[in-house]
Amino acid sequence: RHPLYQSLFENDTKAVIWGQQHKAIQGMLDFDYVCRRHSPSVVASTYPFTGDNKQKFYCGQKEILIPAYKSMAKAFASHPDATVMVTFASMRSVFETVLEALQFPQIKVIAIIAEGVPENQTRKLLKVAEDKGVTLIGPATVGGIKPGCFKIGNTGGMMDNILASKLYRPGSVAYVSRSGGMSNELNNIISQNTNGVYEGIAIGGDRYPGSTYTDHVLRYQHDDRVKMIVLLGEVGGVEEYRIVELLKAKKITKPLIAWCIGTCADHITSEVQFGHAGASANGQGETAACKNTALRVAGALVPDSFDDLGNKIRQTYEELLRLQIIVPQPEVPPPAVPMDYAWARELGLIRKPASFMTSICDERGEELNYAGVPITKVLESDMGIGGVLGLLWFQKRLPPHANKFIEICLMLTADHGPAVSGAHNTIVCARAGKDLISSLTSGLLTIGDRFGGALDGAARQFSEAFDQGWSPMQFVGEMRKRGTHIMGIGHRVKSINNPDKRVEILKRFALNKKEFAQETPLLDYALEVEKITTAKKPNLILNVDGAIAIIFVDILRNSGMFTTAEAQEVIEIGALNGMFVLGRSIGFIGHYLDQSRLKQGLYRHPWDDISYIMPERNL
Ligand code: Q5B
Repeated sequence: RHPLYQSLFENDTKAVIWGQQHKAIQGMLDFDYVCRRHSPSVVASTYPFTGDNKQKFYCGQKEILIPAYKSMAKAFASHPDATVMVTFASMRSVFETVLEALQFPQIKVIAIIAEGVPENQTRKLLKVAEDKGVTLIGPATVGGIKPGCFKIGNTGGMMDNILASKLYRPGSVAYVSRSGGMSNELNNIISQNTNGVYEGIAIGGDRYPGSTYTDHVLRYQHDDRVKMIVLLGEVGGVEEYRIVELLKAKKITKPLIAWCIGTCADHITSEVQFGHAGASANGQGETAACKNTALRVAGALVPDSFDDLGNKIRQTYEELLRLQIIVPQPEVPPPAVPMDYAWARELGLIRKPASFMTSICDERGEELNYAGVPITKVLESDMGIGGVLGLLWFQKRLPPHANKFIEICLMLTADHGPAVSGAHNTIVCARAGKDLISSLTSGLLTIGDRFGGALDGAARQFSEAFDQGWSPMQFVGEMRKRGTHIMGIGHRVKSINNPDKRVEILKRFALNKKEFAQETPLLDYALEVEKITTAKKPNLILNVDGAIAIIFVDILRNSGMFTTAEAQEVIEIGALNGMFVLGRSIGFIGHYLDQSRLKQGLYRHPWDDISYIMPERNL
């Protein structure tokens, strides 16, 4: 048999894929599976921009690894049985890629998917391919399909299409078309009217396709398994006349159903260029109508219209059945191909309990949103960082006075000098040569009941006392009885004689009813408590932790934004310490940067500042 008439694909054909085309490769492997191929049709991929590696795919439910090679030479050397290359290289790089592939004698078929390949380049490739006896399919095509054997890339569409058109097992009808989209239509028409597709090739829409209608029709003529041929030509070009000549010369003897699409072009007065580069009639002979007539005269079975194509195919098929040229085979149902999880989910076919839930932020859509508010709205509404905190911490659009209060808190807690426990630790850590995050977290980890982390405790203790109806005096007495410090009361350096300006500011802000538009019963209560504690010791003032916590509880309870249960929940889940943590992070970062800028060396605490108390007796 002439090499050009040899079958391009069998059920053991192996291919190397050029490009990172995970979906297309998986589609080919799914096709293999549904066809019950014994081994995968894709043996490797190659892509010069990544290193050698192995990529994971599925063969049915089984996971398999397919090697990917940086160099094409290594791919072919490692897989000497690969005879096909499917290249997804772009129009810019496809020329070099195909030229390189043509140097490997094992290659018999190259499918070129790229659109827009310069015609001069295609013609050069054609010349080399012809010299080497390689069949090119494309450019500008999805490729082709041979049921039961091989599928080029994305040909045939999704699995439901492949199943509906019974492309998992061979029929008796081989077709050739230009268009990939129309080949899907042909798969459907042929499966509806016959025992199915034997092979279908879309040669691509360019003026100079790598292989032609004639190449494929002649191949089909010489393949005994093909019983009838369908040619879907189109307006533009003269290639169909070669078929006419072959029909006349009796070189095509199998029933050939032919139709050239684009007959409507004759009814349009201006010049028509359809989607394909080659789909434009230069002269009367290139019109679809002219070519249909010539094909009919030469003996092709030409329907009256495209709508009639299915009938023509059916009539021809029934005649071949009657003549027992086609003997229908029993249908064997294909194996079920597992659906990709992501696709099944998109189709709404499955549900899966999520591993975790979130209710404050959604970044999946066009625009990031905080608790349902798009960030452009966040900015437009001028809610500031206080408003953002309200959305992300509490899923609430807090009123302006609450937003402002939060911002004031963050500003006031931003830093309180290098001597406080947290800043000290950050500084020591920075001076030990640690990075920003380590130094920051070393400071943050110092925050606790005694330092900066008394907000939650204060909120709980004061609100519990208030709700119990205890007088301030009863509260102080009860805490003493329990032997616990009142959280939010007391300071190491601040006192009634040296008031904490920050607390003064907070109190003034919350007690100014013009600005702070709500009641503050817990603050009023706390100020009464403070009178009692400071009477005992001047440093037992309502401190910065206490003031923030108490006013925050007033917001939770009296701003009208939270139900009683929600307000209680915020206190119980320990949200309020977050205010100090957030604010003071600003200062800790500042201290880290400061130490780094000042190039401070390792800190070592001086001996004379440590009292060494050793056990008196020898152990
Ligand atoms: N006594 C803050 O204590 C401090 C009492 C109390 C009843 C109290 C202490 C305390 C609760 C926790 C709290 C946040 C440890 C503080 C902050 C941020 C900071 C820090 C900065 C910044 C200070 C002496 C006598 C004893 C105690 C009694 C003390 N506190 N009674 N309730 N709360 N407060 N922390 O001065 O009879 O002599 O035995 O734990 O709210 O961290 O700037 O430094 O921005 O960075 O060491 O502002 O108050 O007093 O423990 O020696 O006690 O007062 O029972 O009585 P001191 P102590 P007695 S703000």
